[in-house]
Amino acid sequence: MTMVMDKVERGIIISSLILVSLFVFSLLYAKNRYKADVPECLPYDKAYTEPKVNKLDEKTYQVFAVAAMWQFQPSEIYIPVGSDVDFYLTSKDVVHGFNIAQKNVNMMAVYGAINKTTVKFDKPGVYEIVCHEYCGVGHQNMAAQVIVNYPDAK
Ligand SMILES: [Cu+2]
Repeated sequence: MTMVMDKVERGIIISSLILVSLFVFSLLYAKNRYKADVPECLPYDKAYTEPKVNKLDEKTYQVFAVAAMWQFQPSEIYIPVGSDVDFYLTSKDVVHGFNIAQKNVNMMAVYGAINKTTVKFDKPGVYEIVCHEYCGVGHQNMAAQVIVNYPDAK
């Protein structure tokens, strides 16, 4: 069986292959020879990589939250009543949701990006944080708590 291909078609296919090879070659050449910075698909903002809670003063806190399959860190945040809390949020993998029950907070945790919101907790209690963006088989277990003067938190 003989393959029949139009000459013009073959010419176009061959020249586009040459062009693509040339492009890939130049990219690799530039990367190695001139140490060019080739961007990755997702830029990762390294503003913070570890979850933590910072106490700025008696009534002001920063929470650096990291969402990952399938948990939030830190998972328990203890603060005194009347505190203003800046939540910074990022993800280690896929997109997760960040919803604080009883508070009007609805954020997305996105890999490579940081979202921020500020919440005032003026009533004692336990505020549940849940993931409200389906993120895989463990999605329903993704939760954390903001514990405000409860039961006797300092
Ligand atoms: Cu989820």
